[in-house]
Amino acid sequence: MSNQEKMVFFIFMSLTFPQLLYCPVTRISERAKYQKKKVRTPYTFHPRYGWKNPKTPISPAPPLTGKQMGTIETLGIPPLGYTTEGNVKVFHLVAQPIEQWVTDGIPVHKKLAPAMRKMFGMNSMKVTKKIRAWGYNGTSPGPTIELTQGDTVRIVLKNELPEPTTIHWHGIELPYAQDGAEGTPLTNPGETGIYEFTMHQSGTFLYHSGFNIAKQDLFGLGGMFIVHPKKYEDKVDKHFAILLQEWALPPGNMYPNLTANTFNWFTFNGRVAPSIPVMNVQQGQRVRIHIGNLSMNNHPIHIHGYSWSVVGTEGGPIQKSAQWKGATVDVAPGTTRTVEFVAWNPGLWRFHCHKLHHVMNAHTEVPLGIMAHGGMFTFFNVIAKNPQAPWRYPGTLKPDRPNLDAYGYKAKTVQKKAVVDAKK
Ligand SMILES: [Cu+2]
Repeated sequence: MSNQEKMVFFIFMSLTFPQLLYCPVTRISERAKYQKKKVRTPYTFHPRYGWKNPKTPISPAPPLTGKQMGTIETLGIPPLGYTTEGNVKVFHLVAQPIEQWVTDGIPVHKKLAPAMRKMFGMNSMKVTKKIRAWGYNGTSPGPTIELTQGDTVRIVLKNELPEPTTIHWHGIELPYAQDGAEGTPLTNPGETGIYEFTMHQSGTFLYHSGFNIAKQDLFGLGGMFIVHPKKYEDKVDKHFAILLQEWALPPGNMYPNLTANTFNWFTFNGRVAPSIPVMNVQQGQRVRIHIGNLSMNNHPIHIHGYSWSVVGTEGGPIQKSAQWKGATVDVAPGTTRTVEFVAWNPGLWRFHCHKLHHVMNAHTEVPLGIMAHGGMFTFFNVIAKNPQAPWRYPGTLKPDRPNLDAYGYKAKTVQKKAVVDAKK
């Protein structure tokens, strides 16, 4: 091939396949040119898609100026008050990036610490986890919205997230435009959206993001929405609310894996044992526990020492003849279950999910051996009216075991002391 032929071949090839001219040297010089001009290369991470836009200031939780703070204890989550405008109850929710301790390894009730340490072993006390997630008013789940049947509610949603969001009102019968599903108005970053509707139903409902849900719901944007009936059939003394969530948290990582379909941290109201508050009640009180599931798995929630009646679902109350008894209630994704019973049996009773790896912390990080007990696990603590009175099932004429005290012990013991100590 002569030099002239070589030149013709080169020109032909350059015109036909110009990409052949790209060599590492040209690419480096081009990149240098871009950098000089401060042009963003396509591979640069854009904060718009991250956890937080550094330019967006994050508000503190709205002040709890409401006239009514509700009667429901959402374990570990502060209650939210409302203001009134005419006959409308107005609640404020701020969707925002949050940092949250799932557990700091320290039992939430100091007085129960010795008993819990004994119960959990030392392993769980060494496991700690702080996450970066999305929540409402500084927590995930957000605060429980508490209403009474017949109320008109307005929810003012401020968006401090780096992307648009909505809130879907789960289980609630309302006008289509207020549903908050994709297709209804979005609230863009920095904007404020308003939802307003009248509750003709009563029951245990949920709220969660209705936009980009696989990401936003797994990132923590959810909460409970509980509407009391105008009148309860039997007066309820204590209400507790628990939202079930799951997180895929790779070791050493604060951000949940948002594409996961297996999970290793299982939370009640965004916390695992030993950081989940205990439910404290007095013997004889009628109790309702409202459980909602925004995770991707069923959770069979189980109590020791009691059987309860399932009195409601996300469809509202169940009529008495159709209620069913159990000591375990399976709460499927997207459902709620309300259980009711009288706390007649004194003791520090376990209350937990019955899937065994859901009562473990950092499940995938733990080698076989003595594993870190934790996860969806807390206590239902029933304080005896009279700790010296003999143990008996209510309705029996004589004490069932006259030689035992209310807790079933023959003499004072360490465990019994722990039970009494749990009284705040
Ligand atoms: Cu579970």
